[in-house]
Amino acid sequence: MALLTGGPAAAENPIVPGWYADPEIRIFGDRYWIYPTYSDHGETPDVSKHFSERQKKLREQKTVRPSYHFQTFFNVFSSPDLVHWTKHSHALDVENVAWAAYAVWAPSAIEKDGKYYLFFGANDIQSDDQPGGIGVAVSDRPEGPFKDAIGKPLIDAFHNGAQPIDQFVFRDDDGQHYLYYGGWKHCNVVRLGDDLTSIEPFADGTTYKEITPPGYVEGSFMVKRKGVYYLMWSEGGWTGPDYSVAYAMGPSPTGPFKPMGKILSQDFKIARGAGHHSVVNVPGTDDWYIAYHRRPLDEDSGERRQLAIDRMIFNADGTIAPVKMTNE
Ligand code: FUB
Repeated sequence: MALLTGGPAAAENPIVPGWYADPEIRIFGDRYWIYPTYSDHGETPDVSKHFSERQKKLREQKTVRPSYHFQTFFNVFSSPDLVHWTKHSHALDVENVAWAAYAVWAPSAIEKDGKYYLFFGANDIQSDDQPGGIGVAVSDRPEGPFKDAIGKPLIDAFHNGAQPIDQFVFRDDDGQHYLYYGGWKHCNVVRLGDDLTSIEPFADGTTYKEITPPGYVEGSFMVKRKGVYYLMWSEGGWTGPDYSVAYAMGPSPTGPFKPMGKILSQDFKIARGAGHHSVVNVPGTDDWYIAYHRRPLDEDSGERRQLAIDRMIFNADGTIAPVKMTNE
């Protein structure tokens, strides 16, 4: 791989301009990729002209929180070195998800057999005429454009207590894929079918397993290192300064997980509201980086969030050291 191994020596935080959040960092081919939520505060003229008549009607019917007017499409970023990022615009627009009307956010991407699958949250509010939940879209390229793969949510709000948001797709060493997800302080995990567009039961017959750790709010993430499964998540209020990241360690993708405490919190000299993260391992090394969002100290709007990357260090005993937030 042509990836640089020295880390983002010349990188600056925020890593890209604009209001982005919930970054998922991946490696596809010889590049790093970041899939974030985009909060478009008026930069895109007349977003609404692209909506179908059905979507327009649905949007008129509901009073929604302001972010729903702004999180209408995804931009994706790629980099050869974690320093220089190229923007790929409009990877997926909510106008192309027929069942959704308001917003798409917190994407999670994975490659299988040359196809790229993008799991995304859409809508949030749910009613008979307006489904919300976790969708899945597919593309031949990591930057999209992605197309809705099944024409309906893969997971909606009616399964085992978890709000259908903040999904993370994880491939274990045996090739099995799992989807971790959940808001409303409730975390579930499901097994994905081979096609990555369906769900299949676990060996014990259950489909939606609850694995909520203490303090969990949202932003579930899974990574495996040296045979240990690290379940990670966000705590605190997502619009508040106390948003943070905590983790637990376990022997399998479904636990049991031992809570290990927080590793990322606000820094009163740098930024607030640091959370909804993901981590990446530089290939061929034991160097790890955490991608997360945070709010500038002088910014009170919850949706005005920026992307940052910092070093994440595993201690010799496998625990994770507190992350030092930086501007570099
Ligand atoms: O970006 C929208 C929401 O904010 C996500 O679902 C949460 O994780 C929080 O980051």
